Amino acid sequence: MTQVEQPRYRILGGPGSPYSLKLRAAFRSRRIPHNWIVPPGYLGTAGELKAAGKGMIPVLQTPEGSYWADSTPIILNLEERHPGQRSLLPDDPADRFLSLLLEDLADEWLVLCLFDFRWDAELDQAFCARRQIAGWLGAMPSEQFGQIVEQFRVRQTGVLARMGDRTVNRPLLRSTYREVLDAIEAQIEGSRFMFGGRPSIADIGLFGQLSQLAIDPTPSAIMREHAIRAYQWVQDLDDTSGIEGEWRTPDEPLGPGVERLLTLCGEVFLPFMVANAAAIGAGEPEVHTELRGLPMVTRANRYKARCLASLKLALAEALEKGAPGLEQTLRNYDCWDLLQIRPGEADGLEPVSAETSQRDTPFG
Ligand SMILES: N[C@@H](CCC(=O)N[C@@H](CS)C(=O)NCC(=O)O)C(=O)O
Repeated sequence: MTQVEQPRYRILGGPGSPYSLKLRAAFRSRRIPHNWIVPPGYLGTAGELKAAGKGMIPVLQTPEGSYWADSTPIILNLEERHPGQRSLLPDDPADRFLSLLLEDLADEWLVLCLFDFRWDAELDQAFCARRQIAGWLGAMPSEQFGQIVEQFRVRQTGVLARMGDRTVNRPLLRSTYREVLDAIEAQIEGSRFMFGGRPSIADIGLFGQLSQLAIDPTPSAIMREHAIRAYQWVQDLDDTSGIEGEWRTPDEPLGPGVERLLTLCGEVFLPFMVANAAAIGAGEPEVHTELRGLPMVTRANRYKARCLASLKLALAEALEKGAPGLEQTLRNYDCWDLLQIRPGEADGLEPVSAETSQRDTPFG
């Protein structure tokens, strides 16, 4: 008997792409059938990715044939399409919001640490360019391969160089990377994941960035030396399809790792996101700010402003659903004020969307 293959989700992703691996980990965790595809060529040059017109990876093709981009709204859309099937969103509205906040910390801050390491030291540049292109292009004679690797390395370092003087932000980026590792080490003393015995969208978001930080030479050496349990936690999150845990009970105290990550949100991540949104609002090309007494200077990023808008809307929704204690938790970590919808702001808040998302700056 011939078997007719049902259309499946298709993840068009790339080797070395933290968001692609994040999305695949979400599919695996939820046991949603999918195919993982690295389209030949790389990024915009690859036929199908070019046709999808998103300008970034991952791109998801649904079984009905639409193309979506942007891992966070894709994961949220999947929650609506497959309700109750090993959700990545905690049942408790407060934990659900906190999981979205920590996911964004990974997506929008930890990614800066990752790309700074990846395209800084000669060792990292050489390794990362070579292994990523090997994953994109497969079999190829070494001379031609070497040329493409070099073009890719020059492209990536050039993009970062145009984003400003990279040494300025380095002390803050490097110290916060260590802080994330320490937070995970502390969390897994008492809890398998951030919100209990099963992974949430926060764990999956952290996995995406840390999956690469565990591979790239310099940050990998730091993780292997200082955070071996966190290193293995990252390996485990790649495929959590076999995990059968429960969410934590919301009346227990938050885990120590979640507390540390919330401290990072209140002292660094959210002030940065607010400064960025202010720069976008004022039409300024750059964000100049100081966090914990350390400088942070980047190009203003419209996408990050939309992420902050999405978080503010998610907080308002959580409070509407009844999340006693959430306000106090956020106040304890200096996050509350930074997440308030300001008077007159509500109508202009533009959240991220899987259907319409397109790249507006490289590296997300
Ligand atoms: N917010 C997006 C970010 C995706 C992203 O930045 N992807 C990178 C690769 S990891 C990319 O496609 N960059 C475009 C480029 O390098 O041209 C998501 O969550 O999917």
